Amino acid sequence: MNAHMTLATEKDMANAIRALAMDAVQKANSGHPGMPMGMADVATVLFNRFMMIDPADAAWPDRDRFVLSAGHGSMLVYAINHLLGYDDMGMDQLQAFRQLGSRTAGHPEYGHAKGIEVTTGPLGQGISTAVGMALAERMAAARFPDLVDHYTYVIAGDGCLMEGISHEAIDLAGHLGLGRLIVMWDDNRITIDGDTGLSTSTDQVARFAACGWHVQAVDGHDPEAVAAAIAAARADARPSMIACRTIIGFGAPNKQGSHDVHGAPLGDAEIAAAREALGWPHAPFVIPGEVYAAWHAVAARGASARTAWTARHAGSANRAAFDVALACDSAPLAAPMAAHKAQLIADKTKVATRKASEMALGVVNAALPFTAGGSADLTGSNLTRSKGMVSVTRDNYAGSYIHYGIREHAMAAAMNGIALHGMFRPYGGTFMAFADYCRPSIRLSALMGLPVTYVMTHDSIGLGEDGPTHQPVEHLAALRAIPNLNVIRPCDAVETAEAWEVAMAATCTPTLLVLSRQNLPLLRDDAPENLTARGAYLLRDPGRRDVTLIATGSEVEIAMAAAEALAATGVSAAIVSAPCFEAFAAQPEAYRAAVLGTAPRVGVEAAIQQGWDLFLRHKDAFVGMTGFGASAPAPALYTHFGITAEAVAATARDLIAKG
Ligand SMILES: Cc1ncc(C[n+]2csc(CCOP(=O)(O)OP(=O)(O)O)c2C)c(N)n1
Ligand SMILES: [Mg+2]
Repeated sequence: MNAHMTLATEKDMANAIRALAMDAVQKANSGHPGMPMGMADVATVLFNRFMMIDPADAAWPDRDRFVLSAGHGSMLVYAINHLLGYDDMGMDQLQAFRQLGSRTAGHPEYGHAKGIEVTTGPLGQGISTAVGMALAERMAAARFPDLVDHYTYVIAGDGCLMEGISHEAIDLAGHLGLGRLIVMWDDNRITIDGDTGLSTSTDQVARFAACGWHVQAVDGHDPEAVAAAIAAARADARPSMIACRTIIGFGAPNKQGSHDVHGAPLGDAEIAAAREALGWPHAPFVIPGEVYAAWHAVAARGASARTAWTARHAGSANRAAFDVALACDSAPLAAPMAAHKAQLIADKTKVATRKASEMALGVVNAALPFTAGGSADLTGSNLTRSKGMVSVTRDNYAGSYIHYGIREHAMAAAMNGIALHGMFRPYGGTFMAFADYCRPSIRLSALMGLPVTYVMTHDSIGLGEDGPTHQPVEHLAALRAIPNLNVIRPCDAVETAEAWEVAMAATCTPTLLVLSRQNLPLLRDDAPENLTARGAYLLRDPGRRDVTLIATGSEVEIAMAAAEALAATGVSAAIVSAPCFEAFAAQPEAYRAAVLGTAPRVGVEAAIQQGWDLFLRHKDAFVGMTGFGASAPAPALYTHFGITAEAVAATARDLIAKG
């Protein structure tokens, strides 16, 4: 920076955001200028006076986190990151807004550019993910008080606050007393359809207050008021919500304040009028040096904070433990897990896979110091809590077990936030039938490539008496349909242990464990390599085969019994256990061909057939579910729905007879 250069005012800093937003949206002929223009003043005050980030070290662990929950306003964060000087956010990127291959995706995408802490766009996800980030910050600070001390700032719109997930999230944040979480609500009273009065009458300030938040309301175009509110929010021990009354599209003289500026280019005439009204004479994509200088000063302040932190880290007695937590390396799991599997095989352990998961988790949680467990109020059913795990509470963030309450969606989003924050590997449980309550956040785990582990128990009609409301039927197919999600349905305790190894070794793929309520026999008699990581493998290889039976989870036992029945009549059946379709699909063709063979195939799974085309050809057969389950003891249901060894054997004989 030129030492003699005067810094631009905050008004100019904010107008730079406005200009870049309207020009980039105009050039792309697509995007949302209203929100960045309306919140430019608030965002400028936040960054100029408070945010501690270093664009030269975007992953600095103790940086403040910024979450643009109103992701449609993506140009706000792209403009800011450009102005701050992130080296991957040159003007070329802003000019390529929303174009193929640019970092400036339609909505902010984690991993596409530095300084984007989370993928947002599905409204409500950002604020809820931020709760996980703020929780992880407190948990990390409890362990490393000299090295962790930062804030999570969120900009959320009317839409984020209307989405149901926001309620789960603010309720949880208030309960856990996440004082480092500060939400700035863009209170512009406009959504796409028009006035918020069309669809809501909620007093949001009262709602947040009722959840235990510190609340304030300010004029979002008054920088001093905004700054005072942020300062007060930081000082308060509760999470804070600042209602920032703003005018959407601020500066566009004929369109501001109207839903017309929400999501459409302003047009050349209105942009020219806005330049006039804002006193911004510069050409499109031209930013004066003194405006850059002012923004670069923000980066410089962050850089010196980071330098000071680096020195603290170098001298900290906690340094080694901190680095271990930051690395989240699963290598220490290998030896104890090998011993655990050997013991299971020696004991012929017959347990439900949810119980096997609890046993595996005992090993995981003992070996890896960075797990953060939890359940959505089903701890005793999901079996997610290992002995000795201490609950995380507002008075003790040093715990490692989170009671998410009956808030599956916020649990999933918070787990994304915990994973994004770093230093913890989150896992959390619920009944598999309620995976749908988590689904939008599971999808974001997969899209962002976060190593989150979902523990979904009670995985089929095998749960029995609770009936069809609780019996997953279509869920496996629906979850397998999500790209980059490893859905693992282990058949016994050894596969369950392997599944946990896969989950903990993952770095950019979430894992969803599908676990039985009912007991299952141990089917594996050795564990030479992690066969679950192969996705599917020959559990019983008769050499010559007349038929191949392919099954997952609790139905592998049924396939085994069918194979025995077939053997008694001279029919030779191979058994393929297929715990993870995604992993199998990624195996080399030769491996897949060897596992599947050329004989007729029967798929067996107590779920719908959709997705089984990975294994089954047109002429092959499937034994499973075609509709909802029913209330009855599990054995009666398996008989009722025809998912039995006899049915599988009969189906196999039919196929062989057809040739
Ligand atoms: C879950 C979800 N539903 C719908 C949308 C589509 N959408 C994008 S922005 C928006 C309106 C949001 O209103 P608000 O948050 O007030 O934003 P503003 O118009 O003030 O910028 C909608 C419905 C979405 N992105 N996510
Ligand atoms: Mg709005």
